[in-house]
Amino acid sequence: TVRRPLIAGNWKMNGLKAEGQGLARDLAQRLNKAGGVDFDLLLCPPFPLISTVVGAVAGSGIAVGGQDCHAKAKGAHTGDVSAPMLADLGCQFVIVGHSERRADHGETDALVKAKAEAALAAGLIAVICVGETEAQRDAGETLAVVSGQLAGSLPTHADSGKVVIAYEPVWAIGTGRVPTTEDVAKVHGALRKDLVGALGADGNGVRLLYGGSVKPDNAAELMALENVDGALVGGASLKAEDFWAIAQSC
Ligand code: G2H
Repeated sequence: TVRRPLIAGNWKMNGLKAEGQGLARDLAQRLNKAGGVDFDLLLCPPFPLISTVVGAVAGSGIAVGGQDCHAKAKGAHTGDVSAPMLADLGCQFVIVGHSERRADHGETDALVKAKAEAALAAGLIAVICVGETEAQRDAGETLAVVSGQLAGSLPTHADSGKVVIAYEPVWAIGTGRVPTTEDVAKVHGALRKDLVGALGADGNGVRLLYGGSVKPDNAAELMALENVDGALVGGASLKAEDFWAIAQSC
């Protein structure tokens, strides 16, 4: 199975309009200059910057996504944003179940699954995040935790064109600490098995991203692993040069 790598930038709660536009334009120019590349680029800015970024990357082939969506398409949910709203703005993707959402907003697997289903219903590709905490890792529970999260958050009608899975060990997020390539290979291998179990042969087509302190100097060895099909990049996605360097190590 040939899986085209996906390099996704999760800007988190960073950037004002001018910065977001500059960063997106810079990346669009780099991609343009490079001609054909063998990876996909995705930018996930904060909600208020989505329109600006969609405009800045128009025609470049760079995709845009939200960082979260509500499980319902509309209604009395003050402050929330729905998947159809994201699609309407020109998004093709949405991240769901990021550990910061799970931690800051108490999101459960069941809620993440409902959000992923809302994303699919709106025609978006759901980037579903899983990952263990440091305590769970120390207790030897990593594989059980991520398998459980995957089983609990995968939409009922998932297929390889509609979902992307991101493995982000919570203790590696924004800390500069990265698991060994052996550990990443083990987790991604287990997730692949689970996906094939859930989706049959089509599970081989689902892109599995690694996330957590991905930088230009560690990206190549991670991207070289068999079941690592790209990266979900936080801090290093805020600098065009670094994000581009990571994409080129695919
Ligand atoms: C993990 C990642 C992006 P960072 O949250 O989703 O962030 O690369 O800053 O660790």
